[in-house]
Amino acid sequence: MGFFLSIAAAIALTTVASTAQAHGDEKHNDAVYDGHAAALGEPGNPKSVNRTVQVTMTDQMRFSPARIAVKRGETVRFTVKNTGQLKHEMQLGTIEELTEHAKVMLLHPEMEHDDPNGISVPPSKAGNLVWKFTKPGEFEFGCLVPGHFEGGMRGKIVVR
Ligand SMILES: [Cu+2]
Repeated sequence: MGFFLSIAAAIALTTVASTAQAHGDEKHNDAVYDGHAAALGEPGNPKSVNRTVQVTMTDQMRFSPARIAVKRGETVRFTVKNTGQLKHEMQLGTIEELTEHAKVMLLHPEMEHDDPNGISVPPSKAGNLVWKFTKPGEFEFGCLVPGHFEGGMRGKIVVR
């Protein structure tokens, strides 16, 4: 829990709209989602998915595709396949959020994530991440296993 709080604090520093109480284990009862990756939208409802995008993660520290185009308002299911022998993650965020988060991961490599804006996938497994993109802009996705983001394991999401 201490590690989680420290990362929440690190991210809050870079996110003007965030407050300490936006993070943590609270349920998101508010009409407006203000948790992780709120700049991109909100956790998607699996029952209202508009499109499925297949994403592959490799031990060469790459995502395929590395660029994903989304329409504003779309709910996308990312089916994320790990073809490697290492654990990998797909985390959505702004460039600033992911960069800060990656720095914290280098200090606390054992930290696990359980946030709606990302998914951790064991070797040779696949998982689903559903997100609703409500805001236009250029965002990022990245693997925050220590060293992976720095090794180039990141991609771009463009919402129009
Ligand atoms: Cu990785």
